[in-house]
Amino acid sequence: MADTVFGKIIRGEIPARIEHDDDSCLAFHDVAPQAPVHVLVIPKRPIRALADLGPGDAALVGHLVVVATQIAARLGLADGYRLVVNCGRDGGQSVDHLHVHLLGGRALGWPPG
Ligand code: DGP
Repeated sequence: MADTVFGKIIRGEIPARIEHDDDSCLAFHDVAPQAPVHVLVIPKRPIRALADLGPGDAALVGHLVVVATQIAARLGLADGYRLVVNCGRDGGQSVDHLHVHLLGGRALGWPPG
């Protein structure tokens, strides 16, 4: 898989505002926030997109989601929030390293564009 900006963040080569760091995932604030809270939760293993996941990745993906919910609670998103995973160009994915967006802190519109 080609290196991405998220690979550079994992390796500490470019700075990010880190919210969570463990053996398998990293969470940091999005550089272009679309809501008062906009955190990205990513696997440390380079997985390009949802479309590249296999059955063996189920625990990892579950971990990303659980970590996102823990961050949401810690950041006080008691009124709700949204988790989004964009996949591929039509899905709006611009960085080819799997990531879960955690968005909250305001009422979010539906449906997304
Ligand atoms: P997506 O469009 O789903 O691939 O989302 C990629 C997100 O990554 C987008 O919301 C902006 C964010 N992003 C891109 N480059 C950087 C960066 O260098 N640092 C941080 N913190 N976020 C970035």
